[in-house]
Amino acid sequence: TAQPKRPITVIPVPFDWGASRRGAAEGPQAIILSGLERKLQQLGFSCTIESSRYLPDVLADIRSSSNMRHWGKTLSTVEALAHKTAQAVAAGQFPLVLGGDHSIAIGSIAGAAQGRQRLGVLWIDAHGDLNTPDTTPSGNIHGMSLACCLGHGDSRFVAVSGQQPKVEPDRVVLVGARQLDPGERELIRALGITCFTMHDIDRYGMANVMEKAIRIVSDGTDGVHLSFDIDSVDPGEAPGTGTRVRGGFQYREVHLAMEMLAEASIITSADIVEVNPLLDNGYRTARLAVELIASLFGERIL
Ligand code: EXY
Ligand code: MN
Ligand code: MN
Ligand code: MN
Repeated sequence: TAQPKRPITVIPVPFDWGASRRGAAEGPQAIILSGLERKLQQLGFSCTIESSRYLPDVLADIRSSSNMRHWGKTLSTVEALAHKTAQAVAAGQFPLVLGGDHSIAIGSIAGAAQGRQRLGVLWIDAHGDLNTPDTTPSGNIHGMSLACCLGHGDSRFVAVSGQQPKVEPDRVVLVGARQLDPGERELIRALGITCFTMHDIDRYGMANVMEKAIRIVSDGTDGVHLSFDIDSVDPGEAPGTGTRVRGGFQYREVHLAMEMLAEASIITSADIVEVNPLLDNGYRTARLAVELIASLFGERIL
């Protein structure tokens, strides 16, 4: 079946206050400079790259606490992003959000959930991002974003854009997890979230795991958001990211995952996050991000 070629709105989010280190704010520009627009056009998509002027100037906002670091800056950013993402959805476009650290998914998912009752979320990540202010070991909000979308955590973040929760646990699937904190494991069990760890991928293979994941996130949903953290990929392939964990996806494995999503044609919005050019080996990781986006939008070998 032919992909419905909705116009793509690329939304850059040069923001990294949700992480413990700087550099992910340079991710959007590195991905754009690695040829994103031309690649999407080659694949037959019309594509607009938004400026980042929709984001508020957050530098003067020093609201912060030890278990929610830089929450003031993060909250105003995700609110603005939620609005921008919802606008793109309402205009019939595909929002492709470029992070930035993973805290921004609170905004993109809030935007994607507007006007939808049953959003599915596919969270591809080495981590769970399922901490709350009570369980976080770091205070970094990028480790709490999925919990927020599920309605757990700081009420100001849970309430972004009104509707709460943004997504129900039985419509969320994690793929690629290999570093989970105790509180995250508890939340996964308590909410009954499907989590395909690296152990599952080793054991059953990426194809089987993705078939199951696709079935769950698309069953009875009215849209599916892909939240793709580049640290899901093995650091050998994707060194330019702030929280590297050994034992991640191999090169073809991760392409296969994106190709299967293209074939299934279920994804209605996406973010690609945690590309950190300051930690990269040249543009290696940003270029990988462009390749993976190409696979997601239907690039084929033959
Ligand atoms: N689980 C750890 C924390 O909450 O601090 C590490 C989180 C890293 C989050 C990365 C981006 O996915
Ligand atoms: Mn993440
Ligand atoms: Mn909704
Ligand atoms: Mn991660």
